[in-house]
Amino acid sequence: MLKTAAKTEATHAQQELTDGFHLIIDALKLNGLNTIYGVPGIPITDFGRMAQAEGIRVISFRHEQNAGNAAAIAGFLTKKPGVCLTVSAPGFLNGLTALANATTNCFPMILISGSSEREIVDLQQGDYEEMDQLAIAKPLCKAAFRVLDAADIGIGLARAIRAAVSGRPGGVYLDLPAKLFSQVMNADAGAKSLVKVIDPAPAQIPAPSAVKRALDVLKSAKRPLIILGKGAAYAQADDDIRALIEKSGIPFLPMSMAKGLLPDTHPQCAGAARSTVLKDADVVMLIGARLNWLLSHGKGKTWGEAPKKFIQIDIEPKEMDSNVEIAAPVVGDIGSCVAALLEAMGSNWSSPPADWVGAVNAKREENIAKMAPRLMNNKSPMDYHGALGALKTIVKERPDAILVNEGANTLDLARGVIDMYKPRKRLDVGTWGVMGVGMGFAIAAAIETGKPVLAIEGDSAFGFSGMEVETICRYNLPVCVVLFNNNGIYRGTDVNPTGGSDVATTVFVKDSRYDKMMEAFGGVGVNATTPDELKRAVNEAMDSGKPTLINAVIDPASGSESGRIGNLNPQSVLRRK
Ligand SMILES: Cc1ncc(C[n+]2csc(CCOP(=O)(O)OP(=O)(O)O)c2C)c(N)n1
Ligand SMILES: [Mg+2]
Repeated sequence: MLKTAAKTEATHAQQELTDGFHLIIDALKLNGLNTIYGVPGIPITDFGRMAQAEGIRVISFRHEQNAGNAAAIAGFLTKKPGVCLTVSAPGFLNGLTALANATTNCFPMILISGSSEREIVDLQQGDYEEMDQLAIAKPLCKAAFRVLDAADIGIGLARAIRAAVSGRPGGVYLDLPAKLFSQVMNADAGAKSLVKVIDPAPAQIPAPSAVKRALDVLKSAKRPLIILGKGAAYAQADDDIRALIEKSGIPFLPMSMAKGLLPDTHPQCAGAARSTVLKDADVVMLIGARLNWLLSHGKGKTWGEAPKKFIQIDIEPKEMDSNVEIAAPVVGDIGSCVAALLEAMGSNWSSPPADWVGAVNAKREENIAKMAPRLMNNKSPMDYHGALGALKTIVKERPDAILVNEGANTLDLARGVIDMYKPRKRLDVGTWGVMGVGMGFAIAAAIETGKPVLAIEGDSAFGFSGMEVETICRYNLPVCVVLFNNNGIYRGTDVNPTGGSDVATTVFVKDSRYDKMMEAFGGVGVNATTPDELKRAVNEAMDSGKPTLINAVIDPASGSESGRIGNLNPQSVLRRK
């Protein structure tokens, strides 16, 4: 009798209590954050288990950087912050690269890291994985918060969500000390402490005067150009952006991750006439694109002699005049700005001068015709163009597939050759040109969209996240990795100038069989030496949805130093020829 009573009392008490573990899970779920990308360990192992038990999808990786990149691209694809979960100090640091990269690329993401005991960390007494994580994260992300009381978990997560997605999106760090997880509080009070974030990324409407100014500048143009950046892709204002461009009749140039917002085969797409339009345009309207190094800072040789006027549409006021004078800044979220522009253009907007449109089209056709025969070559070993010609056809036939792309030549040439047809289907190295995003992006793209993923990877690029092929097999994801194996970084032909036994710094083991890595975990591995073999293998992988890695054998001599950005390498005047 006594025993039963005690038991009832215990059950009763349990029902009335909650703890940090459960409050974090409840707060995530309340805000629709239903997927976590991470690596388990002290102090978050049980948290991961409980989150899975409560219906959150918890995807475990082999390295936090890849989990972080997965969370970042999930944020880009969904406009909800992607969540990455790591252990303290080393795990946190491994995730931090991805958080910084997310911030640079304006991807909304929350890095949640467990951390060691504050009392010990702050006195630097040498705790297990001791590190002042909050202080380290702060300069590398958009915002950083720490929660010390279970009662603050709700508000802490709410702040993190808002900071990640409102205004210009970015990475947020959320520090959760080990003690917080097991902190107990009254269940009712706990439930009341949770916060459902209302309208996390409120519309920011541009001033009507700014919209008018922009259109006045645009109307004055003789040779107008629109540049679409990944901010435009992120906005998910696809129909309005398309309508704006078509109504304006202005040639447009998509930045890498904006490809497909309108198809690259659209009659107004100037992608194949990039150098001409940048050089000759007189008015350039930037939509969610920054004038950073990727656009040569809006000045210099790339932009030609003729004076330019820039119209810039961006949510971040500080972006204006960052590199050159902006004649017409339009500050607001891309969706609201584009809608306002469209409305103010009215119904009788006149097309740009026919000689300009004609000149751009002629250049585009000329360049496409020049490229065509190179893409049809059937050499073995393949060169980049032969292999990419095969993949270009596959993407055309499968416009819903998501393309992940990294490397140097593998990146630059694939970006130029492979046309995209739908928004947010091309995911790549972004603003930093960072290697290592490949498998994290591929995994999250498959999980978030349920669509097949084609990852085109340089052999070096792949190495940064290659172990995640096990993760791909473990979750049986429809990811097909095509690895451009040219035996090294840029080229596989360098030699050690000393004649010593070490190989050159840019060279890998020759004729490696990366396809065996996928086979090791139960996936499909294929060694492809011709464009035809490559095409067959990719089609099979995309049809079956089985994890596949195709080792595409590329002529080691066919790449160039740093792909298309060799000019950024500093030169030594003392270097002996
Ligand atoms: C994190 C990081 N480390 C190093 C680099 C420098 N880097 C740029 S491209 C590249 C690899 C290029 O080789 P690969 O991926 O094989 O492409 P390829 O040109 O051979 O096709 C490296 C190491 C980088 N961009 N990011
Ligand atoms: Mg290579």
